[in-house]
Amino acid sequence: MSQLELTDIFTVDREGKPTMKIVLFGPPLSGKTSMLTVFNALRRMENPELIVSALTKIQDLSGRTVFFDQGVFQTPPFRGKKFDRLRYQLWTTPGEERHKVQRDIVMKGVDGVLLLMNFEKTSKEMNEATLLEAKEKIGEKFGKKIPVVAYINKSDLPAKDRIDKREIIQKLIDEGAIQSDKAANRVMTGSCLDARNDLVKILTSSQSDTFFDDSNRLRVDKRPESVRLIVRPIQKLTQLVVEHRLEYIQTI
Ligand SMILES: Nc1nc2c(ncn2[C@@H]2O[C@H](COP(=O)(O)OP(=O)(O)O)[C@@H](O)[C@H]2O)c(=O)[nH]1
Ligand SMILES: [Mg+2]
Repeated sequence: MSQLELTDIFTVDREGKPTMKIVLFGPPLSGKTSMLTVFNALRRMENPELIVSALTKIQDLSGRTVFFDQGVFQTPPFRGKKFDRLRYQLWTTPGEERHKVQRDIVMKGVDGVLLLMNFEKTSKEMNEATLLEAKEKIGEKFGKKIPVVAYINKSDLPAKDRIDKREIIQKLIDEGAIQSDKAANRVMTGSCLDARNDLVKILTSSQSDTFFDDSNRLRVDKRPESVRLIVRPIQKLTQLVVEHRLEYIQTI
């Protein structure tokens, strides 16, 4: 493996940098834009050099995503600098039915799918339709060569308004998105709303100094738990994509 470069394993972007494409796929109003916004804001506060290109959003006047949001990030330099830094593109899709063609475009060349489910009872059918659509678009690689991580958003809602988590997990297993023995590691929950509010609290706190180091970076040990829950599925998925690529390399 000593001769192997990341550019042998990953697609390269226009600047020749190894990159992977992650798509946040979920029904309308599940929180895709919110997740990307929180992730981007956290990076800006903690480690701005990990942002390759800022968030682009195209929204209509009511704030709904018309086309897609996209942000490009990169890993910190690898120890020993043997490898290039790995870039990962995070794309979100417009969830509405009428944007089906745009979702096709976004799914081209996808390396990993983050299924963004909505805990809201009113979203039950839409969650299921989204799952089926993702499966149909990716085909037999779904949950296999193209790894899937599921994140169920809006855990802040009262239990009476939430779908039973076990029910969502069972659907994910039935449709082959997640293998049952891996569900504990690949289905996560959280609240983009809580995460956003916790970041705002830090920024507006009268003791905000205690959160930042001398270079005005948010200290990683001060990262709120709600925000950790947002970062986790993205981290897990990028890690799975890397693992899958390495496995693939070993078979050729
Ligand atoms: N209660 C609650 N609302 C949320 C959460 N995340 C997003 N929202 C709200 O849900 C709506 C849709 O969010 P958005 O990110 O635009 O969803 P998208 O259509 O999937 O991009 C907005 O009103 C958000 O403020 C959450 O974790 N909890
Ligand atoms: Mg959106």
